[in-house]
Amino acid sequence: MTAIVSQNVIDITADSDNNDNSVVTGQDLKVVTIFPTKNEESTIENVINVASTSKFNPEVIVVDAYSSDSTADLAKKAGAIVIQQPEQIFPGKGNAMKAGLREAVRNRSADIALFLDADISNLSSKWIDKLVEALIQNNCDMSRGFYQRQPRDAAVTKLIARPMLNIFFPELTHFEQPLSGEVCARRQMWERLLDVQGSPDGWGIDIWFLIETAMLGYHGKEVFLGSKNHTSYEDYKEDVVKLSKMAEQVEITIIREAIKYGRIHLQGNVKV
Ligand SMILES: Nc1nc2c(ncn2[C@@H]2O[C@H](COP(=O)(O)OP(=O)(O)O)[C@@H](O)[C@H]2O)c(=O)[nH]1
Ligand SMILES: [Mg+2]
Repeated sequence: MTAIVSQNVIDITADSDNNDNSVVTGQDLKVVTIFPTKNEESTIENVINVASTSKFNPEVIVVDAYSSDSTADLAKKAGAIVIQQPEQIFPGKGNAMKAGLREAVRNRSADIALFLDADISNLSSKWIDKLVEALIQNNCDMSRGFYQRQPRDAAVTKLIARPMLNIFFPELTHFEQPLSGEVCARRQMWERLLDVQGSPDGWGIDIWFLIETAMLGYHGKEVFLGSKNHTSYEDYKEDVVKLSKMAEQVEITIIREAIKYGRIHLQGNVKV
């Protein structure tokens, strides 16, 4: 894929599978992988085991949403550090991710922290290797996974996130997967984002991280990870209405960010 350099905020090069890893080091860095989870008992053991075999030897943290199934027990047995998200807010992915970051970068002094979705059925440890290598090798501030998706997968990305970015943040429309759950950055960048007020607690968090990162002047890069199979797709592929809460939260996050950064000017007493 060709490199596209946007105005002055972020540039992105979609990577191929053919990285030359010969110059990659970083074995001395402390890497922490964070899985937000809500009822993921069918996949949690496998994703933890797979993540643990990354060449960066990551610690694994699971931030659970008070799952009603055996996710937390299975995660502990598989060797992960398990914490519960602080607020009983659902959807609470943002709440969980921020708690995972505080644990990883503040309590455990991670040099690099990355997120992976826990419902991935074809996760490979290479995903972690590639995301971490992108930071080290290409000297970017944030690496983000993108994938080949099924035609009906990623509906909110295709119909909400990308079109709305095109309208309000056109410098970010070259991101293939602006809602990617596979995101990796160094401690300093995560600390900076944790300090920004007004971050969403629900599904808006992924697009919020993307927009804030760019607006703060950080340098992001998408890394191709192959195909992504995940169990949540099985839930919504026959009934896309199940994604309406996610769609609404992504929309409101982009609108609030557009107001914050002067891309929308409100008149009168419009409350958003
Ligand atoms: N802790 C926590 N994790 C969540 C919550 N909602 C979703 N997740 C996890 O976030 C990841 C992505 O969610 P998923 O439903 O697969 O999203 P999709 O792939 O965009 O449909 C999965 O690991 C979920 O278990 C939540 O409210 N709290
Ligand atoms: Mg999923």
